[in-house]
Amino acid sequence: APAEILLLRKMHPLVEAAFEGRHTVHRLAGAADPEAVLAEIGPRIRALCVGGQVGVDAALMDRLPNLELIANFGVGYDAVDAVEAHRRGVTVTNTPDVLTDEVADLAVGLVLATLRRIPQADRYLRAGHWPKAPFPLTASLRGRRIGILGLGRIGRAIARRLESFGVEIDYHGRSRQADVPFTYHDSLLGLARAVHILIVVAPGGADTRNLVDAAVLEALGPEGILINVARGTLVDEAALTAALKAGTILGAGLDVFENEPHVPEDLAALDNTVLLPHVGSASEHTRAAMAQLVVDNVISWFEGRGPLTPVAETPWRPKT
Ligand code: 8YV
Repeated sequence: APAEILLLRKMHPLVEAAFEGRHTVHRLAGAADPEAVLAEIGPRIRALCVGGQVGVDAALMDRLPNLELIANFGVGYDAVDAVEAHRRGVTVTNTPDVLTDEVADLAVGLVLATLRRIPQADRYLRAGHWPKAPFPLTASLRGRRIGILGLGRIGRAIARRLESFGVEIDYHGRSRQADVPFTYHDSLLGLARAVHILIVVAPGGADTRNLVDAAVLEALGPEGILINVARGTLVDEAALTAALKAGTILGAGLDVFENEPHVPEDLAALDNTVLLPHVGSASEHTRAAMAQLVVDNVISWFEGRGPLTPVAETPWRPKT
């Protein structure tokens, strides 16, 4: 039977079009009075499509008493209160696996761009400096140890790629993983002390807030490079800016920020940063695959086959 679905924000075109003729789709984006829309349709909504910074909290769930499913566009779902959803019997899905390789590729690109100052070299050439003097020599990947904070699906894909560069790889996470050849550190501080390049690829949310603080940056040291392709909330941005200014670390490559799409001006003013507008998964190919997985989760749910990719907080137990 057709269900009523609410798209909380403008979604990928594949999601926008997918339910036509099958389910009734409502939209909050662009509504003149979103509150009034919610008051009217809230009680009929059985599924939500969300993504990015647009999340779902308990107050919103209060307005949706018949909600069954929250389908998140993205592997990270820190903006969705999944524990609260579970308490209310609401299932949350995300889009794992389909973006792993894309984000890992981007992370490796960001490592090289930051270390070898690729964007800075491009700007140097365009500014006409080359005929006057060669571009200043840069740091190198040679002889470097790389640390990965969060050896999950994406962390492992990054590690696999970097292995082929002939560098040593260390990691820190909630637990040691038996099936990897990399060196485990039981503290982030220990990892930061051991490596030159620290790649942040752990989940966001309250549990990991400001994990990378002034002490971790200090431990990374004056040759150190910080790369973040996870969530801005994992890094104390003010401490990072101070460390980059003072030369406590050498540079940073960031795809994510604390308050997107706003990037602190003093961070953007620094020459030892490479800053990207959260594009880790942002290829045509991968965004389409993510959108399809959102759609497939919703369709599977309403056909009574359960979710395809439920998150850990809301495990799926089919009724027998
Ligand atoms: C997206 C992401 O940029 O998957 C994630 O966790 O951060 C990205 O793939 C974001 O979810 C798009 O809305």
